[in-house]
Amino acid sequence: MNDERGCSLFISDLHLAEERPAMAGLFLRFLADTAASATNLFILGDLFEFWVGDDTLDEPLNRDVADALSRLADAGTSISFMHGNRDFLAAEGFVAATRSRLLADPALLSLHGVRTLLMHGDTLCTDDHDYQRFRAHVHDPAIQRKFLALPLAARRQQVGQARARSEQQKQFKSAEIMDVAQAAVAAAFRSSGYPPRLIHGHTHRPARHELVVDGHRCERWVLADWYREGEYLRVDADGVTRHPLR
Ligand code: LP5
Ligand code: MN
Repeated sequence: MNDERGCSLFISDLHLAEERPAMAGLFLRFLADTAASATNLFILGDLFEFWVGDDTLDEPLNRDVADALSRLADAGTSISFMHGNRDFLAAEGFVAATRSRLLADPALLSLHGVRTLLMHGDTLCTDDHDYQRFRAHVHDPAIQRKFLALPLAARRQQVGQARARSEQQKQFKSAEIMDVAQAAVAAAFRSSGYPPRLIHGHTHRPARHELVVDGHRCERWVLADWYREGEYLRVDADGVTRHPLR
């Protein structure tokens, strides 16, 4: 990865699914037309609507996406993939097929001369206690092993149930509860040694926030989801710019 020169592109929350072929098409065009000239592509979680195991890599959409990403890597763009709350089961098989590298959440990198903290964003939503309980449960390695040992149809059925429960419960949660908690944001900057820049997704509230944490000036960039249209963030030595995609 070339950290200082060139440019890095950031995307998250594409929620790619067979039922939304237009967004998959937009993503494949973005890889071929835009990402091909970038030094680095960072996918900060929820590339897929959900991921129930690497044994689904041969399904048509997954295959198209993996092939396009590995072509991009072959052509020289470094691809980094971070798990979201929907696709955290993407494992070694996915990483090998896409020729990407898996980024831990959080990840602290020096990018184009700026220390930059990268996260999916869900761990910042600490006021959403029900979600954080659910997250701890499904990140338990023993629970994941049990889930992955189930037949594919049973895994899909369980995810369908979890999705339905999640949609139902979100109706009763306030917008504030489903957003990041300011104390969690400050703690993330603090524990990483106050990098001046944080980039994350998850909340589907694209924005640039300026804040001061313990006397340090910081900025927090929130990526957009890809529901109505797509968007990427471009970072180079001159700064950060937002780019919508239609
Ligand atoms: O995803 P989004 O943005 O709509 O909502 C999230 C939170 N919801 C979730 C749940 C996922 O959408 C469900 C699909 C996960 C697929 C994973 C695949 C593999 C599973 C592997 C298991 C080992 O993340 C939502 C937040 C919202 O973001 C904003 O931050 O509020 O949180 C919830 O709504 C969670 C509920 O509060 C609790 C859900 C209980 C579901 C219990 C079902 C248990 C079955 C477990 C097996 C899958
Ligand atoms: Mn998410």
